[in-house]
Amino acid sequence: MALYWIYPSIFILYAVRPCLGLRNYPDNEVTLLDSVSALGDLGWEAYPAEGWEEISVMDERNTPMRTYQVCNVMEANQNNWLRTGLIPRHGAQRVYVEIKFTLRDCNSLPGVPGTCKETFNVYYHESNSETPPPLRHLRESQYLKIDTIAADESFTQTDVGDRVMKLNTEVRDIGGLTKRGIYLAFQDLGACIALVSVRVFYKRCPLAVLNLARFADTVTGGDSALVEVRGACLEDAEELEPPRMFCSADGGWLVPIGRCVCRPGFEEVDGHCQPCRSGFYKASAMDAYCVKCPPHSYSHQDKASECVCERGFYRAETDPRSMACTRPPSAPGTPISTANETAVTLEWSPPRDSGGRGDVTYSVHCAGARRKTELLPRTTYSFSVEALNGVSHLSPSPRTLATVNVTTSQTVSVVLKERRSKDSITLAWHGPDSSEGNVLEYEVTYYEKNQRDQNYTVLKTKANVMTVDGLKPGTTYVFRVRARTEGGHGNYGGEIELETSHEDMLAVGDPNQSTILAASVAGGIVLLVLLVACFVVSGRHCGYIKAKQDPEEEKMQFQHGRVNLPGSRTYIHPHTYEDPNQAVRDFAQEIDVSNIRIERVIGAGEFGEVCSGRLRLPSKREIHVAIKSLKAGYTEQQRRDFLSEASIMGQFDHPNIIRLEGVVTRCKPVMIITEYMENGSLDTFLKKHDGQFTVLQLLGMLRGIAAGMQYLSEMNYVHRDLAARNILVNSNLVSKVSDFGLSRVLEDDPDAAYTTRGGKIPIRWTAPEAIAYRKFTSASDVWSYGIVMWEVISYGERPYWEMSNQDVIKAIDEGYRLPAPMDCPVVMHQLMLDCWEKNRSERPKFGQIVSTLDRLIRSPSCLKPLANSAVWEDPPSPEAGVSTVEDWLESIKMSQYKDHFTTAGYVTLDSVLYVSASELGKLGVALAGHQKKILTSIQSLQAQQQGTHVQV
Ligand code: ACK
Repeated sequence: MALYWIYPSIFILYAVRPCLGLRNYPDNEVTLLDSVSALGDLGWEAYPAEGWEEISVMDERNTPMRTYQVCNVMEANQNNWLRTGLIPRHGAQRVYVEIKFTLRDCNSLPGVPGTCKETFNVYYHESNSETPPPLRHLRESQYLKIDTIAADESFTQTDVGDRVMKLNTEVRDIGGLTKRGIYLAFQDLGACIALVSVRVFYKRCPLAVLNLARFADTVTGGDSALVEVRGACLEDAEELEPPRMFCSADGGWLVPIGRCVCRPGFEEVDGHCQPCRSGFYKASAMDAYCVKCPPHSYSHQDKASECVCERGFYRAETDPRSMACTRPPSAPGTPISTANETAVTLEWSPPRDSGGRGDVTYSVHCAGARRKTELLPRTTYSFSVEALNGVSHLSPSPRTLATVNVTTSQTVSVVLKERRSKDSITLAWHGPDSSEGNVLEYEVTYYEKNQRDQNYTVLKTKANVMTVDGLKPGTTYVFRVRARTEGGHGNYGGEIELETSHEDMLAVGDPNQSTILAASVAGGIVLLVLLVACFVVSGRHCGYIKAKQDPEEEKMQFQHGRVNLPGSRTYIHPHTYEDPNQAVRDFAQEIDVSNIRIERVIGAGEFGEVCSGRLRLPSKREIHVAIKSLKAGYTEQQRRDFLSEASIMGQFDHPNIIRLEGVVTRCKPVMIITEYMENGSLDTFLKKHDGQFTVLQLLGMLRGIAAGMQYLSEMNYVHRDLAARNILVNSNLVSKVSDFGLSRVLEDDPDAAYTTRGGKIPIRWTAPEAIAYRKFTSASDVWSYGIVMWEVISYGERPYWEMSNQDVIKAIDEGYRLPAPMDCPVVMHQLMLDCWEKNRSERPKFGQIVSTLDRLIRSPSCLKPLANSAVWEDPPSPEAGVSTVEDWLESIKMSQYKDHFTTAGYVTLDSVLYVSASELGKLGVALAGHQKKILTSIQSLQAQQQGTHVQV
């Protein structure tokens, strides 16, 4: 019979009451069961009857509280079970069980036998049913053990007397739940326990509002995976970029991406969108704040996305909403005219009021013109000039015009005939139309061609024929004729060039011939006259016209979408070609398949096999090549993607970029031929030769990669997948950047993971801005370069080891950076850290990286100080105080080898103290980097044993 529990029950609970306090739980925990706040009978089942007993006590607020106790310490063979009712899990895949209990110290109970226990067991059983089989039929195998619970603090009777209570709190979690709920069961094997409270809860990320988006209450994932949650824009906000966040397993929100912005007419105030006040407006969601209405406009109501123009003022369709409302201009000044017989020039002053705009144009209307392009002589025309601007068409008010009447002067239409001799030329012409008035005389002007400035002669006659004498033989003269009437002089009828003959001849030839010649000359002059008659006002024809200035155009030379600036070579993206095959033809040489000899398969690429072989081009020596082929059954898209690598690679020419030899496209399989790199990809190469190179050799490889990347960045090419696996190494240890295909970003990269936005990105190598919003630049390539440095110095170690991608994202966001690998010079780690600057503009450029590495190679003494920290946070001697092999391996982050050690019989810490490198290899620690780490730690353990301390 329970001898001891009566007094503990009273004292335990009395003493414990204040400790329970008001039950306020963190808001990321959702309680599924809380024995303290349960009203009425808990309904838990206990078996056998003399085991667990329910005790009701009053808590500090005098509400009854249910507790269970058992204290059969005097009797052996106890097996007392207590089982809860079904606790529904409400969709949670992982639940937590928090148990508060007190436990009597066996030693404090006088006369208890050795069977007294100081632990109890907790089990669970998943079920869809609310009616479990009776507890007396319980079989242990149906229940899964959560843990054996021991007290951190047990108490003695004295404690109780002194009211110093030792309330223990233990929390355990159960994952991977799928059924409706769980039953918890507590098994007592002979201890003196009081279960003060049992709480079951799951974790959630509570409703959060960030970047104007609401993220719903989210149940955390079952394992450690993050749950991606799409946010919904708050009221009056709209998506700028889809808002997303990740709910972590411990109920915290991580990595916000995207955001909402307040829609037009609203502005952000204290994390919410508020309407613009009257008199203010916000035209675009992209604007941050509401601003005052521009001049001559108003908004009488809230939420204005634009302001309304005052009466008489307007806004043109293309006017920005921030521009003042404007009105049509006033009339221009009255025009002043200058006219000859076929042309009128009008001048006017600008309107006094431009309407508040700078885009005033003029419209000129000419009434009375017979044809649009021609004015008649001696005719009166009425011209009206109107000033217009960008809002004139919106105004209903009548337009204000400035008008003027102009009469053209008379014209002279001249037809010339000629007769020539050695020293004279005879001209004849038709006078103007008699309707234009009587001709008083004609004026003939001539001069020797090319001598105009020196001398010209004016002759007058009433007749319409004249012989000009005294001319030089074989000389060309220029003649013009005009008529004078009562109205004054008309215009010259145009110029005619005639040459005197070289010798005397009877020049009056066949009269018909003479007429033909004259007619053709006359034709030329009429044409000239007509050309003059084309009426021009400000260079425009008559009618309604608008004079406007052509905008200055900046012209650049584009080639397939790329600007080619003189002196710089720019990479041309194959997508800018309408025909991708043309890109291949432009950048890759077609190789006749008969020139290729395939030797062996060396690997598998995304599109097919990679082989090594020989290429012999006519009149060249045979070279060793790598041959990538496109496997049969490809689609046209796959063929294009495959060949895109050749169109890209073919544009590069640099010793640290893999060289394209050519392509085979005319027969199948389609192939890409590149130079052969004897040592294959850098990551495998380094793993194979772990620890075998000097720092200078590693630096040399890194320098090559940086030089190749400098070249690519100068060509404006962004690689996006720079990683040691995409660097190839030749027999001279020259490293070259490879992998340029379009689809490879990053379908064929096993390290690429899908991001929240659907793209595939090699998270561990990629800069945060490229992961978050795909900002891929040469600066993000620099970040990746920093990771490559780390891979090289650590001989192919996986960046961030076994951390999950999401943990990497989180850690980087929180400012963590990879520590220096083993034996890494401080300067190299510093260069890595520079490449991993959060702000991409603060990262070094590839050119600077090359210079830095050159400097280090020239002064190797700078490489002497080693960073020498092999663990994440660089704690001193991580193995200090460990007592088991398991803890030790965990302390140096090598717990993946736990089973290797156990299987090989290393079960105590003492036994590992003398393990050698070769034994490590035998027991399965293959990576030399890991061997080194473990051996160094063993040295540290030995030092601890001897009382000295060695820092790892
Ligand atoms: O690590 P690896 O030996 O180097 O295995 C991969 C495999 O083909 C699939 O990509 C190797 N490889 C690719 N291009 C070349 C090349 N130009 N020279 C030598 N090996 C190459 C790569």
